[in-house]
Amino acid sequence: MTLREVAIKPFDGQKPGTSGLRKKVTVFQQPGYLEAFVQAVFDSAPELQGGTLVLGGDGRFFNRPAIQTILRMAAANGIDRVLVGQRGILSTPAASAVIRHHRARGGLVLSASHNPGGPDGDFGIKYNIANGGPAPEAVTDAIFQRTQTITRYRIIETAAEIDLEAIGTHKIAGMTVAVIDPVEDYAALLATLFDFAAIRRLIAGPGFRFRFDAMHAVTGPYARRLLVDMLGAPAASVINAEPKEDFGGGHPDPNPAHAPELYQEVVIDGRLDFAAASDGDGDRNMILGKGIAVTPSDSLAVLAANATLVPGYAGGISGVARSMPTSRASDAVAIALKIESFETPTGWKFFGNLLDAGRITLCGEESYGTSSDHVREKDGLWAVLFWLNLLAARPGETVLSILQAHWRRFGRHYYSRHDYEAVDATLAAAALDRLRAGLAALPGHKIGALTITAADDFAYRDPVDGSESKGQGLRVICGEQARVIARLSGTGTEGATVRLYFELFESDPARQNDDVQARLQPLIDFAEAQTGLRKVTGRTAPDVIT
Ligand code: VG1
Ligand code: CO
Repeated sequence: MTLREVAIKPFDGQKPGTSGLRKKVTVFQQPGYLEAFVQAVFDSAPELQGGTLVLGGDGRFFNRPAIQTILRMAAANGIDRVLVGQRGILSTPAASAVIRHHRARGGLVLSASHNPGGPDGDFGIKYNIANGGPAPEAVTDAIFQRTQTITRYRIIETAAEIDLEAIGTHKIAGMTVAVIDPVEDYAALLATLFDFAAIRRLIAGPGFRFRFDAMHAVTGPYARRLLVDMLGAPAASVINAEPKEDFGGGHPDPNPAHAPELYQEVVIDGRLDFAAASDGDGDRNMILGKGIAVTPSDSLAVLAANATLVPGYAGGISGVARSMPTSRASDAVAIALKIESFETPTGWKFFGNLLDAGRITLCGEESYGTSSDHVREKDGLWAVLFWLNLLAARPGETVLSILQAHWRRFGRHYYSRHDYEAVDATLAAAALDRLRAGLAALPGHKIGALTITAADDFAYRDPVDGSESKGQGLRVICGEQARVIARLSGTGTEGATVRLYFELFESDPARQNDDVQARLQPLIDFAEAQTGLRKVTGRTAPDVIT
């Protein structure tokens, strides 16, 4: 085994986005591309030397060769030990749990999350720090800087691949490679939070039918262990449980638009009482019940309002945070509970400091992400277990009745996100520029019966370390009544994705069960009038409505 320094030239565009570096697989397959980014991480994170690194991914195409390369690079960069998930598998929340449990100094999670996989799909890599969470902006900026000046990477030359199939320990040069059970630590952690006995009774009881769709992504093994082995659910209740390199050709993005069959069966036909799904890397969750698809914004609010029913949060929660485009439903709960609430930029990395400081216990995003201080990532199966625990603790109630009771108490925030995908990047930027240019003049103007009270480009000052993040999305606010938000995605790999977010508050229980899109229509029309997005792109409708 010899250490080699391989000369390389910097690659353009290795800038981590909302959640790590995401590119087409074919981009990652260029000689030296993965290596350049990984070396930039190692160069920017000297704390890894002599310490433990956690490594794993969502099992998508290119996961295994990437892991073999990273292991040999880690050994050449002075890392003492790598904990790698068996078969290269670690869900994002499990990686976070493993980092924390084993006091690793950091982790590399190989995933492009909800983006499609396969040879023509996407690959991704993100660096997590010692708290188990995504590297904050200061760190990702440093990594990007480093990618622009990098001249070499270090790797141990060895012909032998590490056997990832079996749990066991290996050596590369002086470094230990421990192939670990990817589920064990994570499942043990969740078992400390929820009332497993009560959930087991709920699942075993007559008349409770549920299903979990792992979408051929990473959560299959996790859902089997937790739901089937530990909670006694029938094996058939976990579907698409085999992780596949191309996710079975599907789009592992759990929302009603990408899981139409499950939606039809549960929400429309009412053939199941509860259904859930997760995304490529297991950090998202979709919750469905008879007659209702729970919006993630509402889900966060419901979990916050009911947290004391769950053993892990029985003592109450310290605070709650949501990303800026997430509806203000959780703010209403925070006011009632007299706890702090925070509004952060999009992306889980902005919750880390608040969680570490104990300022918040729960946090979430409108993009099907919810979690707590048990890890430093969003956590799909955690949210599913939380909902199951809630149903067990509120006998006789359904997902729908829980939501309706919540709205009666706190009011309903009608909410929807419209995505325009693979838009020409120049046109997308121009549409947002048009809205941005008009922001200052908007306050005082009307949107139907609503009056605009404020409009800005969202900037955030981290309350813990004072770091500033500007340009985080355009907001048009009508007091507590409504908001329209526009921003560009930081995870797409084709052209630009424009996301428009609409929120309307309704306190009158008699008007809380209307058609969502119809209620939001004036806000939708306003966004088009201000951006001209459809007009200039020639699109007639969003690609995805959630
Ligand atoms: C999207 C979501 C954001 C989420 C991010 C990563 O980012 O909007 O809320 O944190 O994906 O999720 P963007 O920049 O495309 O809007 V995951 O599950 O793909 O890691
Ligand atoms: Co994800």
